[in-house]
Amino acid sequence: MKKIYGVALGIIVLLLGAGCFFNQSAAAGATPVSANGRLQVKGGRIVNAKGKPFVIKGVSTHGLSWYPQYVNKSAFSSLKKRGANTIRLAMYTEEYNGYCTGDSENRRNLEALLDKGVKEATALGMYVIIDWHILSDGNPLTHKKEAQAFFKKIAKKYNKYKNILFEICNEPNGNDGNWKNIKKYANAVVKTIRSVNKKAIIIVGTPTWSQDVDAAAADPLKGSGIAYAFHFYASTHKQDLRNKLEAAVKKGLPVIVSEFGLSEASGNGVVDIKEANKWNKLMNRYKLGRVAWSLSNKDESSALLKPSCQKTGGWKASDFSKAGKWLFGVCF
Ligand code: IDC
Repeated sequence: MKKIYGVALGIIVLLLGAGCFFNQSAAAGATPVSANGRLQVKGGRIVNAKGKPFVIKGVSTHGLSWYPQYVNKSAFSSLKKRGANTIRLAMYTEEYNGYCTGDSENRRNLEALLDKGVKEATALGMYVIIDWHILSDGNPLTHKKEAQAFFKKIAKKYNKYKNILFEICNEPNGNDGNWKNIKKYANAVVKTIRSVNKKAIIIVGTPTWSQDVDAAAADPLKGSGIAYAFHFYASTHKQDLRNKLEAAVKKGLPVIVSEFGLSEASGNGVVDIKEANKWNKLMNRYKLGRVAWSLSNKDESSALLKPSCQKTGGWKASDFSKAGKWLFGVCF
């Protein structure tokens, strides 16, 4: 009799274990990537390898050239411990030693830093978003050639990785950062990436600093594995933008909030917790991925660390700014 109970118990434990395997909240010892496998876009949602909804909970670096010191294992594991499953590596194209404006040594340094970030996040079983961070170059076509060369190289380099997503144009903006030009750019870059990497999710920015997801929903790109970026800053962007996001999601557009802040759109100013809570509710309702700006101690209110914090990893709760505390306490 005892033996039968023992066997039955064993079977139950095994079944429970198998059930947990592909849940987002992984069994002990599992990592986000080992538990969820390659992420995919299906039915307008981001799902894991088994087709179950997966919520990206990410932290974005500030510009890699500004704050290279936060690309390290202790930093990433500290974020992971607090619920992050994704790191976004933000590589500016133009501003401050941008990939397209700096010299070849600068490009080599940026690629080395990206590689370090990818390897460390991968070792921890986290997802990585490689972000081609256009900003002052509002029209993504401005650096299309460079983008194609870059993505061809890295899509090939990380061909075997299951945990990498490509964000191909952070925030198109201005008259020429319109959907027509974004589509033209995205079609070219998606083709380049797909020639060497068939499956990685590609995130495409939308007009007006990645707010006009309505334009994408009305006229989405063809092809699989494509998601669209929506960005907000809680102190500036409110209900009308939430309505826009919700309408696009309801229309079936796969959206990732690949960058957001609690501050004003400038990256500084008032941190609006009340609005942030409303955004959070909406993101939770639709299980939207969300990635917070930014992992730095810059003296601006979007920064997740206090300006006085000199540590580059191994943080305590008291090292985080108001935005950082909300992120780990409420959003994750
Ligand atoms: C901001 C940084 C700031 C930096 C500036 C450069 O927070 O320290 O000096 O870029 O122009 C975005 C952009 C992101 C911005 C952020 C805040 O994607 O690059 O970072 N923001 O302004 N979109 C909306 C807000």
